[in-house]
Amino acid sequence: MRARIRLLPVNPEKIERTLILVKPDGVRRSLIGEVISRVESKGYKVVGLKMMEPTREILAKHYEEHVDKPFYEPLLEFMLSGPIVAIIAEGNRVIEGFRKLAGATDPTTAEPGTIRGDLARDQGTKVVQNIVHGSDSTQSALREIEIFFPELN
Ligand code: IDP
Ligand code: MG
Repeated sequence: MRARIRLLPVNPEKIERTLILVKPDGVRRSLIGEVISRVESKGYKVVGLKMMEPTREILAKHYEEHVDKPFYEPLLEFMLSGPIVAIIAEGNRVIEGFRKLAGATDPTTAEPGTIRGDLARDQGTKVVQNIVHGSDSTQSALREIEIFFPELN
């Protein structure tokens, strides 16, 4: 009798997705490729990508947690100041991983080696211009991907 070979299940990657935005400052400064390159070089897969000009409604939904902050209005104005690129990146722990690649919110203190630490600085504006957005939790990622890629539903 022939032995039946049972393959051990390969440890499947836990698929996780995050929403990345290249903000208007990143697009103006021709850093779209640089951002994507860092995401891909790290090993994450780009599975969704589009350039767009989001409406105020979309941005208000996206940034609803900041509605009471003093930088909220400048933030919306800034995000409306030019096209952005919305990206869905995929991979095990990509949410946490991209936040690491992006670096701290404040580009002055963001570590060199990070996107914000290498490519942005404080411009003295009311809102910090820091090249990228990245979802900060599984729940935010699901919510934000739905906001920027409603066609995936
Ligand atoms: P994050 O983008 O690192 O997650 P959040 O606290 O979610 O940071 O803030 C959203 C965006 O609002 C930031 O990326 C930055 O552009 C801007 N922002 C956050 N905190 C400040 C602030 O204290 N002053 C000015 N702008 C800010
Ligand atoms: Mg945030």
